[in-house]
Parts: sequence; structure tokens; C-alpha cells
Amino acid sequence: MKNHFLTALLFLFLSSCNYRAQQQPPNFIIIYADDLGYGDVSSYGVGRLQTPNIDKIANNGSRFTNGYSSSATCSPSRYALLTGTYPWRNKRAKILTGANLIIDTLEMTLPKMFKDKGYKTGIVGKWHLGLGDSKIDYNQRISPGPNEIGFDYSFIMPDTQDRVPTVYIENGNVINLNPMDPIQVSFEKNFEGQPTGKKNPELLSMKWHHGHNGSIVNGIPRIGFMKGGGEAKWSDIDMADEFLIQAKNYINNVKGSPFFLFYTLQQPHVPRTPHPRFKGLSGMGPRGDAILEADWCIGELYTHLIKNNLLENTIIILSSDNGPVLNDGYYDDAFEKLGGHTPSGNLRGGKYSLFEAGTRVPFITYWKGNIIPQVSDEIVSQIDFLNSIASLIGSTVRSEDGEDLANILFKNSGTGRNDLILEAMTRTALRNQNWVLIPPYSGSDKNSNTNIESGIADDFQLYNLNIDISQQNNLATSNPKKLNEMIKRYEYIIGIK
Ligand code: NG6
Ligand code: CA
Repeated sequence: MKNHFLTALLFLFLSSCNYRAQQQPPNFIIIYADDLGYGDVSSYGVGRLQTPNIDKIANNGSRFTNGYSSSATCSPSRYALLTGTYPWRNKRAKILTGANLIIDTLEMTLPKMFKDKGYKTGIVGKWHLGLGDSKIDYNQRISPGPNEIGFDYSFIMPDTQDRVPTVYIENGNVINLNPMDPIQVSFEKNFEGQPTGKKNPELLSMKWHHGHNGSIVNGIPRIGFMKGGGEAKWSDIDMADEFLIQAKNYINNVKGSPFFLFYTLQQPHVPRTPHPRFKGLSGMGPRGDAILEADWCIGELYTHLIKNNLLENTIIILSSDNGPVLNDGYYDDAFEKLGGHTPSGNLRGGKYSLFEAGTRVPFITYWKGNIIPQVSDEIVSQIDFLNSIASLIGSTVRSEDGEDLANILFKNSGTGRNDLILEAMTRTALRNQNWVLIPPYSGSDKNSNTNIESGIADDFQLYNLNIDISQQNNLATSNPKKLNEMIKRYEYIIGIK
């Protein structure tokens, strides 16, 4: 009798634990690399670099072969990911340099949606969505910024690693700022007496190829000019470790509640400055080494989740903001040491390009014990994160441009998109099922600095990705029926008539 009573009590206890476990909504970590190409992740099987930690997540989750960033550059893609809105609808959503915040503080965002559902929300890493609403004073609290669009906590690099100011900002305040040495920033002209990459090549540890000849920090010439803030300047080789420490600290601080962490890595964007312990590991120079460093960071974060008993209830999403580039403004052997590696895989183009490699990126969702490992060819986009995650966690928030793809992203069921507008440098194209339409644009078909094909041509381009994934055969003249269908569809979505 006593035994039965104890068994019944134990049963009640266990089922209440189980009930509570089921009630706790999943945590979310979006790991967002910067300029990581479709071919840069080994589980995609189209390059030569080995990324074992990303593979572990990819091979045990859903790996999407038709997963897209909204755009072939950074700020627009981040804008779309956070708002669920196409960036070409917002004139300010272009590559930013020292700009003001491009997300309206009244606009719905992914972190706001999470917050409404009781989540803690944090961002650690690259921001690049602008700060403030007038001339930015880095010596005061800077607002609006990430904390004003839904993040409870932010530890960010303001724009990119190649732009000034080269300082971290935590919740709006520059870290380690000495008020006796205030920061001044300009993107127009240098401050008197300050060395620059252009004037002082003797001070450089990394040479600039195009652009990037302003102020010198840690021997690296940057975009823009900066004076002061000496103690606040980051150490480039320690950046990955710093972001990792901050990401782990954030998890430690919030793990009692459901949380969303946007972990936005700086690699492999230029300047590529992997910590010396990664030097030479890839055999591909700093670009390859920086990717291995990013892969290591991802492994460390994964282990941190296991150690804290969080892996089971944390959904990990991993992707990149745009496609790959080798020479993005510095001489760093990215091209010379590439060997047989193909950062774009079998796709045409790269960063900045309307061709597939501009926006088709590594795209992985992982949820231990829930997502059954699969490779999916469904079309999915980062612009769908807001609606899909909202749907999964029971929020009614929806953006107009996003779709609810919760089933295919997190439940091994359902289908992806039919249509997706792709964007590169404010020009747009249409992906519809297996077809791609690139309308005619004026401009150069290849950027002479980056050596990447832009996708620009005087005439319509029409590709059937089913039989021509590398976009070699333009079918615009041979298939006028499909061409017209695609033009109509494109004009309808874009809103031209
Ligand atoms: C460009 C920079 C490039 C890179 C890019 C932003 C020059 C010539 N080129 O303007 O190096 O910083 O902006 O990259 O300055 S992104 O991934 O953040 O979009
Ligand atoms: Ca980028």
C-alpha cells in the first residue's frame, strides 16, 4: 500500500516536471555570420574548408539548400531579418557607414515580439543598422539603438570591423571610454595630425587595396577618421573571444527565463584578424583561418549550452548576412591562398551580386529532440524568421512580407516559399519556384575591385535552377512564355504596374 502511494506520488511529481518542461518555451539563438558563403560550410559539400562544429549542428538539424538572406549586403539583410520587411521598401536600408538607426522605434521587430512573449532579448556582435537619430556623439549614451528596438541587452560593434569608431558599445555606452580622451569621428575628413592609411603606409600591418585608407587602428587602416578614445579601442585579434565571452555571460545571466540571443559574428568580413592561435590552420590565409575561428566559437557556444543543460530547449539558427567575397578592400591573400576552395560553392556570383551566391547562404535550424535531421530543398528566407518564430511561440505578430514557415523550419513538415524577391545593392530579382528572373539594369557586369559578377545586364535574364544551378544558360529568349509569366509576377510583388 505504502509502495503504491509512493509510486503514485512519484508519478505525479514526474508528470508535473514534464508538464513544466513542456510549458517552458524554447530559447532561441540566431548565429549570424558576416559574408560566409554557401560553399564555406563543409556540410554543404561544395567547398574544401572543414567546419566541424557548424557541421555538427547542420547534420543534426535541418540544413536548407535554398535558404536566403534578403540581400547581398549586410545592413539590408539585418533589417529584413529583424523586421520581416523587404529592405527595398526602405530607402535607408543600404550599406551603412556611420548612419543613424534605420529601424523605426515604433516598428515591430523580432526582439520586441519575443519580449511581448516574456523572453529576455540580447544581441552580442555586429550591429550595422545605424545608431542615434542625429549626429552621433560617442561620448554620451547613444540612442536610439538596439535597446530601443527591442533588445534588453546589447554588446555591439557599431558598424563593421573595417569602419570607425573601433570601439564596443554596451547598452548605448562606449566601453572603457576615458572622458579625458573623448572620441571624435568623421567620414568626411581627417583630424589634424592623425595618421591615415593613405599618408602613412609605413605604419600599416595590413595593406589596403581599395577604400579603407582612413584612420589606422592596430596597424589596420579603416573606413573613416577617428580621434581619441584610445583606451576604448578594441583589439582586433581578440574580437571573437570577446564576443564569445559576452554571449556566454549573457546566457548565464538570463538562463532562468526564456531568452533570445542574436549572436552576430564578425567573421569572415574584412579585415580578417583571426586570433594567432588560428593562424595557418586552414592553409587558406586569414579568410580561411577566420572561418575556422568562427566555427570554433560556435562549438564553444554549443558546449556552453550543454554544460548549462540548455541544449534540449534551445533552438539554434545559423546563417549568414550575404554571400562571400575574397578581396573586399585589403591585401590578405584570400585569393592567392584559396587553393581549390569555392566559397560560393557551385553558385554564380558572390557578395553584392544578384546571382545566387549573393543571397543563397548557409541556412540551418537545430532543435535537439524535436527537429529530425534532414536536408531540405524548400525555399526559405531570413525575412520569414519573424512570422515563423512568432507562430511557433504563439504570438500573433506577423509582417506583411514574411511568411509563416514554422513547419518547415522547425517541424520537418510543410513547404517553403513560392516566391522570393532577392536584392543586391538596391536592385531586385525574382525567385519563383525553380526559376529566377533578373530584370535589365544599367551598370557594370563585374566589379573590378572585388572581381565579382554583379548580375547586371542590359536584357532580361531567366534561369532554370533545376537544371542550371550555376546560372549559365539565359533562357529569356528561348522561353518567352515563362519570361512573361515571371515579369508579371515580379511586377505584381514589387508593386509596379
Ligand atoms: C563597402 C566596403 C566593403 C565592406 C562593405 C560592407 C569599400 C570600398 N567597400 O562599402 O569593404 O565594408 O561596404 O560590407 O569601402 S557588409 O557586409 O557590411 O555589407
Ligand atoms: Ca556582410
